[in-house]
Amino acid sequence: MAPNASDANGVLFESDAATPDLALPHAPVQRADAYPRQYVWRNILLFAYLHLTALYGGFLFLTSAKWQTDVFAYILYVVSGLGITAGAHRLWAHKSYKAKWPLRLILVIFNTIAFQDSAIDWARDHRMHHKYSETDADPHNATRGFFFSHIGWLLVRKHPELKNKGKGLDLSDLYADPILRFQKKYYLLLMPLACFVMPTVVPVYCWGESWSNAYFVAAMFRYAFILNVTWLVNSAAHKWGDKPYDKAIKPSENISVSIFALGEGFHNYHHTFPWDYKTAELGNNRLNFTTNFINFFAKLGWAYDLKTVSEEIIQQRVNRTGDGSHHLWGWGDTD
Ligand code: ST9
Ligand code: ZN
Repeated sequence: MAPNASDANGVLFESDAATPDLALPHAPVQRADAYPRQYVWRNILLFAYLHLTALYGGFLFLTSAKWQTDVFAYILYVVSGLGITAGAHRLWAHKSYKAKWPLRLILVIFNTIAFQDSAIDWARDHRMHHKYSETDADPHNATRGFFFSHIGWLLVRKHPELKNKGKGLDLSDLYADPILRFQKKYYLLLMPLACFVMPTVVPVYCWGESWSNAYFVAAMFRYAFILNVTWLVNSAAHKWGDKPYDKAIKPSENISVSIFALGEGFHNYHHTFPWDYKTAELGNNRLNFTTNFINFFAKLGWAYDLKTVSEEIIQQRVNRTGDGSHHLWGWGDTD
């Protein structure tokens, strides 16, 4: 199929040849010699505090929080998750679809609740992750082990190879968006309000929750939970699962991760075809809440130019580099 052909629904199909630079998977880079880890003690202490308070928050979630607080924490998990999946990941890092400004505004608000750094910085790291996957220029290089790819990479200074190679990254599309520039400029003001203050204040003033339940459950437990779910895509989904599309890479199809990560665990597909807005071969309603979210806004006309991959190209790739497990994953549905 020709690059950028589209079907009757306006969904774009792109061939390998049309892959933009930002989506080029697995360009090889020379591994630098092991370099000494420089621990960032501020992060180590803050993440220790976060996880201890989150454990307590998890206990309160099950025992003494009001049901409205638990529901609110769940809603925050889903919306902030969408700020990462539909926003930072599929829209801004991969440009796998386009969004009108009202949707971009919604997504940037959701994204700020998630506190995974500004969308521009998130997308910058993620473009490096795909372009230099599993090398020293990959921020959460999975060849350095489960712990490093999960959380360890946030506890040490980045590898010099990443900073060197990163200079060549084109981020002009991200800086061209005033909504993203605004978020980055005022991040240290907006993020604490969105991720910690709002989640604590709303339960207290709206349904009389205690300050302690609100803070530990809706802020800390919810935040730590979604962080760990996100990190599982880097750790577990780079370790366990089938590789129907490319058996030579670590990213794998992991259903458990997908369920919690709103459809982001079909990672072998995603690293093989990173420009597909579905981040999976499967069509709608297949453990992929984010795809349904984008489809909903496509119906409203706020999301458009949704990119995907033709069955023909997928099949060719499956035949060429898959591990033979594709029949378990296609489910005969391409929607
Ligand atoms: C968090 C992010 O948790 C999680 C992201 C996970 C990604 C997952 C992807 C999986 C697929 C998607 C699935 C989503 C599923 C979601 C499910 C939801 C239900 N390129 O960083 P600095 C240069 S955040 C180019 O300070 P250090 C640049 O010059 C958690 N250049 O490096 C930069 O200066 P500037 C909350 C780069 O000093 C300079 O280096 N946040 C790049 O080594 C210094 O950069 C935190 O905890 C690049 N990529 O420090 C903060 N990177 O920025 C954590 C750097 O001025 N981070 N440069 O341009 C930090 O504290 C620090 O970054 C550090 C490294 C200590 C880790
Ligand atoms: Zn990606």
